[in-house]
Amino acid sequence: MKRLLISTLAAALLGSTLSLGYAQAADDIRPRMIRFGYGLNEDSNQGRAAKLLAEEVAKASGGKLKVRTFASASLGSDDQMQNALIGGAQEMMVGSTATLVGISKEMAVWDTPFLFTDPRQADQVLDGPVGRQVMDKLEEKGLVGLVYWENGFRNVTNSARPIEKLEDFEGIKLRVMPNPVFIDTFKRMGANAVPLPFSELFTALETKAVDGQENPFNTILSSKFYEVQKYLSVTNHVYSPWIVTVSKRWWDGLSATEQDILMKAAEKARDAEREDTRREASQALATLKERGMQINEVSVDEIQRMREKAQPAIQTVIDAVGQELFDQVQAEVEKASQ
Ligand code: TK8
Repeated sequence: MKRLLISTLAAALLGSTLSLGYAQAADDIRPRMIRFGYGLNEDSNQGRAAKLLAEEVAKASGGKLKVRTFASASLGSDDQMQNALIGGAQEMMVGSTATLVGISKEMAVWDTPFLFTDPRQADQVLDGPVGRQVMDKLEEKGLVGLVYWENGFRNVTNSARPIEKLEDFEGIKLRVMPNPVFIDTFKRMGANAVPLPFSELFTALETKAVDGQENPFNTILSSKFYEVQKYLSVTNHVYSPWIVTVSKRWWDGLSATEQDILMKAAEKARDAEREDTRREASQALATLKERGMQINEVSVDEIQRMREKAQPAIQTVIDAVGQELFDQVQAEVEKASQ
């Protein structure tokens, strides 16, 4: 009896030793350290959501999966982090879809100027089948897309003059994301578009290497652009999603349970982040005014003129993503507008 027990125990021990380093059981959770990088500071909608994601993962994994967050591009710009994920040197990140187009051209479909007019429309399309389809394209490139978060509707700030009409863009050195559609759109509207990574933006504004930039109200506030920019012009020229991505090389080595924990946490953080972002955005204008910015709403007629000027940039999107995907997204936007 005793001998039997001992040999059973020994077999069990041997079994568990042997299983180390071999394929992990589907429901297994191993102690892991996960580096999660992002570009904005901790005190931003992006930072708050990253923190929430980390807490959710710790809770759901009994502390075994530890997400360590790295704010303010301390692991690198969006582009640098994407490449670190592909190479397996970093596990996770969140950044703009617009900075991914060099890796996965279909992402450019979200850069279509004036694509969405309402955040709910964006949620429906991004979280629906076509949003997933665009995300799944990343896998060929060594990335896995989990969910879209909200960056938001983008608006223009600068230090030269309020943008009240199309002609006011003339000669403005405007930083844009390193992305062909953004460069094209703003060139067509008359600005001198200068692509720069976000991590270099504050200094570029401060030293007047550029006159202006465009980002959602939330970012203008959290990145303190009001300290170096006088004018904020409400253009809402494009809705910008953020996307949570992971290294595919790393993801493929996780158990189903571990993947599920990360996915659920990313979704939970998404829902909270969208609410947080919309709440913050609705109060941001008043705050930015208090901080000294001069704010103007661009008239409907002038927005229409800007829209017409930017229209040919849509061809740049179609060239990148193909007519079929472009039409599919248009159809989904149409559906979401009803
Ligand atoms: C943060 C960026 C940022 C984006 C930009 O890393 O670059 O202007 O709006 O959110 O992805």
